[in-house]
Amino acid sequence: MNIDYKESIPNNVNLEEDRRLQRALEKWRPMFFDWWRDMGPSDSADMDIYLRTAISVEPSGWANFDHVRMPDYRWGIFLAPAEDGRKINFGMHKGRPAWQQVPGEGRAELRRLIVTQGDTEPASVEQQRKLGKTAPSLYDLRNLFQVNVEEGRHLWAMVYLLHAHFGRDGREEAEALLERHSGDPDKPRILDAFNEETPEWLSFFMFTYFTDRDGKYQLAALAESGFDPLSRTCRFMLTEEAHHMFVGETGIGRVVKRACEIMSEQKTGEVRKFGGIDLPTVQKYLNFHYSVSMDLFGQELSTNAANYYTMGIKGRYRETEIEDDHVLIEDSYRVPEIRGNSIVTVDAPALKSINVRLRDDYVVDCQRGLDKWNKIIRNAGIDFELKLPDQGFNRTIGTFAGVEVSPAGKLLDADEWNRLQGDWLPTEDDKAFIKSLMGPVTEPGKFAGWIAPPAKGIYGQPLDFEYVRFN
Ligand code: BYC
Ligand code: FE
Ligand code: FE
Repeated sequence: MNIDYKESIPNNVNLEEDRRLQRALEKWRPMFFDWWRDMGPSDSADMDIYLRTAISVEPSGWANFDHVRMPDYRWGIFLAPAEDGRKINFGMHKGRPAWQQVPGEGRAELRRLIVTQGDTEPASVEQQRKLGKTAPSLYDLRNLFQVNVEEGRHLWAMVYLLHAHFGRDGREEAEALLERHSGDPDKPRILDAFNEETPEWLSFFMFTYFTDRDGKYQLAALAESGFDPLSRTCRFMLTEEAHHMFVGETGIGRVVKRACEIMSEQKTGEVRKFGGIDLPTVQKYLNFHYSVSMDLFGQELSTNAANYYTMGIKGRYRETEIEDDHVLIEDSYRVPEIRGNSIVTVDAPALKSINVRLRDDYVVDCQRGLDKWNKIIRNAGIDFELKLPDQGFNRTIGTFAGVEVSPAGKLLDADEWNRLQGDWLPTEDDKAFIKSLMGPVTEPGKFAGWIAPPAKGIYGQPLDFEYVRFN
């Protein structure tokens, strides 16, 4: 097979001259295309979509906009530029030069982290594959596909690391990333949240707000890695992640805005009667996606996390900006614990609490969006406030796995939980209602009735631009 590497796989990893990497990719790339055809966005092959393609890491090159067909999308391999003299900034190797090759000790752990990260990327594409059929506008359809191709590129990013740095077992793991599938009872995706369905657009917006934000925090922690290729890969991925979270934040904001418009115009709280999504339902979906995403941070006390940190392969959020010794052997951190009938906060060894610390940073970031949505509600003169549920609500990993906790943080017995959970999590009726609202809107500049138009178009284009052309 003859591939013009520079042209078909934009990259800054010198693929043109790397025969070993070429050979690995020659085998994997057709498998990726088969997977994209079978498991990627359904019935999208004939559409021309106004997409951003990264063709270099320069500011002028990484945001290139044009109409393309998704099968012709050029998935590239990009690392953020190398930093001269970069060091390992934490753990037992602190102060030594960052590794350019996989360190012998830590190889298994690094591979596991890269595989876990890589597994989520195609999983999300699988979860979202049917959404194109019910997009509320061409603008939204385009955003969905933009997210999908970039998650596809994130898979390429992890596969690049496996191919370039892990030899034979890396190549096997790269193939396995295309063999596990979201929700597959025999070969599921690794992390639970990636086996959930994303059956309609409210869930999609919640997913990109809450679950892609876990991606942001995990990638940021991996960007601190002493293994420099991983760090540089994650730093470039983070530039793309911002758009995914933007889609979620503005998507939910527009749903909230539409609900407020209906309430003001119709002078009623019965938003559903007028084809909108009522705020209590938004709260239920928020509760679900937030709690499922909280599980993605792992257990509160984790030996894995302590080892990753001590080995110098996964750090904390903005590690180098934190003022401590970056070894943490002496330090403690506040973690939640269940004592009798209440949830208390106790001191625990900082090393073992790395997952909680990252999660705490995540929670603060999550709240920012709620503040914006609540401002929309307040400005409409409506008395309602969206709230993040308690950290213990609806959890299946860690301290809260075996107990039931209300959104307000009260421990409940099984009866209370069974009686009340329908008030807090989407019921079958809620799900059926949301699904009933979904139907494609394909006329340029038109939007479904349950969502307000966005404030502006993409890359300076007007709202009635033909973001997607059907052929
Ligand atoms: N589901 O010691 P613990 C993204 C397992 S999202 C199932 O606390 P650790 C994206 C765990 O594996 C970001 N199993 O675990 C978003 C362990 O198994 P073993 C994805 C779970 O390692 C949207 C055991 O329980 N990236 O990019 O400290 C669209 C004990 O747990 C779960 C990463 O996650 C779970 N939720 O923490 C597209 C970064 N949680 O050892 C993309 C890489 C824990 O008993 N991954 N377990 O067999 C990691 O850093 C870690 O694996 C985790 C878990 C933070 C996920
Ligand atoms: Fe991603
Ligand atoms: Fe993402």
